[in-house]
Amino acid sequence: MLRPQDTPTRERRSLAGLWDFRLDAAGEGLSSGWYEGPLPEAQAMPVPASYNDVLVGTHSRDHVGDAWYRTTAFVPRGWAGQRVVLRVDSATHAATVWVDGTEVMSHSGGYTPFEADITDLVTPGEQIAVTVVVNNELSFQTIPPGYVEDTPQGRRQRYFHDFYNFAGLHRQVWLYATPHTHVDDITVVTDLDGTTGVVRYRVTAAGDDSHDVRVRLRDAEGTEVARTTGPEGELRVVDAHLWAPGDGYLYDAAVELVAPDGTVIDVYHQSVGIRTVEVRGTEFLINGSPFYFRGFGRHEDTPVRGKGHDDVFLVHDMELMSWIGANSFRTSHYPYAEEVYEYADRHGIVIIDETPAVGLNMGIAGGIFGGPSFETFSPETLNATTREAHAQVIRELVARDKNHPSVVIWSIANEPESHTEAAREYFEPLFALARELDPSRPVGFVNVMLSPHGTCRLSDLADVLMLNRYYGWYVQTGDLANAEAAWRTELEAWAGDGKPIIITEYGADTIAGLHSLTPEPWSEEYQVAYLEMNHRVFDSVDAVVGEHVWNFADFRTSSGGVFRVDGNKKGVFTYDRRPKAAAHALRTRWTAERD
Ligand code: BDP
Repeated sequence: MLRPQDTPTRERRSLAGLWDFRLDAAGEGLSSGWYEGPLPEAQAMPVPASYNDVLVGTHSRDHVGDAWYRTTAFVPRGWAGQRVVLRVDSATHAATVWVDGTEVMSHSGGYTPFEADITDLVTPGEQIAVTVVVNNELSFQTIPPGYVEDTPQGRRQRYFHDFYNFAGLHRQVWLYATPHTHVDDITVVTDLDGTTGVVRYRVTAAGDDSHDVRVRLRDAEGTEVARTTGPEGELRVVDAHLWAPGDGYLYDAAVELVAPDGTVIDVYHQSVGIRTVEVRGTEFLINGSPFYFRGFGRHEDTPVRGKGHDDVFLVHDMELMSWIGANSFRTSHYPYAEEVYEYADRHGIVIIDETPAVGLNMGIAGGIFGGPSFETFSPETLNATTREAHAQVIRELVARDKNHPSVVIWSIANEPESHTEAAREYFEPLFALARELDPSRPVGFVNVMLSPHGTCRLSDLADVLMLNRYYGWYVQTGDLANAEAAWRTELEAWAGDGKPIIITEYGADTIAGLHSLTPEPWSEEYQVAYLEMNHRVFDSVDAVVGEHVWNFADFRTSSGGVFRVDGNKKGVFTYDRRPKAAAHALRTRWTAERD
């Protein structure tokens, strides 16, 4: 799915700003027709942002159900004769949208974009009203899953993942115009033939058929390096400047639809990073060279905004990543804002791109976190409908992110139940789907500690082994010597599988400012010692090709467990991005290893 952009034939208008907003805990908005006119008793709400922490009080923080947004915008006069589209970059977790009281689209899934052609509903030069109702409820049939409990004091959202259920319009909302005959989709896959870069592409167009497709590839200086015609083809770049970690070199493919008389009907600019990704034995190769992942599992979570995308924190967090010597991160546990991938493409940062399939494991929910226990996969819990929702989030992730050179692995789930036959039945078709949608990238999932080596029924389906392990934290707490021995034993067993291993999570909760002479859990000294212990283990196992500390920064969680003190404190940086001692220790390790 193409991201809106401005080109000589296209124009976009952001609807970011203050919208009218109203929570609807009673669920009366739909029957009262709140989409027909101004929202009664509305208050101001910034878009993009999570609404939860912007307002004050438990009614917004713990709201369950619908929340209404409304704004007005002029459709530019200059868009007469164009196709006009309304695009929502994300609405968490489900939404329905109206334009001037006419329903134009609905979408489930909180982290991928959706759009509708609204040409017939608008008159360029005139104003429209856009109303969006966003629903934050999770059920056993949504990804991620959850359930709503009716309690004597009202409805409560329960869920099985360890981050706050922020909701709202978290990203941009766009009005944009294209010609009626337009570039609808582009797929680019790159390869190398010696030092020649090979760019294979496929373009689909919508509208009238009487046009040709022309693709012109320019280098970063704007010099044309290759051109061809046709909806599918190959461009060859002699002595290509490769996209590589730390070197986000991008070519620009101008994809044009050209009329028989030579007029350019539509043009879309697709960035192209020429690179290869390959798993060979226990190595993970980018452009044929072994790559070692250094970085973090992260969250989209910043003070007050919650999951609202913010360019200030995007750039600041990436600057911190660069300061500390990180070269990669995982979009734990959902697809991030598209701005993040564009930044990563441009700066040579490597991404493990994850679906929102987190919390598909009732062993953690009912066991470790002490909640009620459910069977994970059953007709009443995660079932065929859930799997279809899961398939859909994989489709939408690949459709959105397939052209980003920064994305090198698809992670189809985080810590699902994986030791049972039911898990295998559920997941086998999803691995097949991801591979069918994108044969060019390795596919994996993130294995949980409860499924150690020898018990996991999914790891043989993955190209790369991604392990989350908390030796010295959730087990052997405070006993790093025994933690080290147990961890090494398990890791050596995984290494015997002959696949590359990325440690996608290891971490210890740490209160910034808490110090101890001997490494006591929760102290800054313990976090440092815990990381050092892990690094000794990783450095002794050749098959380990990456280390992602959990987590880049402290983050918000639900308040439903005694496990968390003001959220999850495994950050190497605090919520407001101050370094803990571990940040300096990691920087020493990660910058020393730089080539
Ligand atoms: C893992 C999860 C992650 C949690 C982390 C933790 O993948 O989302 O936040 O553990 O407990 O189970 O800190």
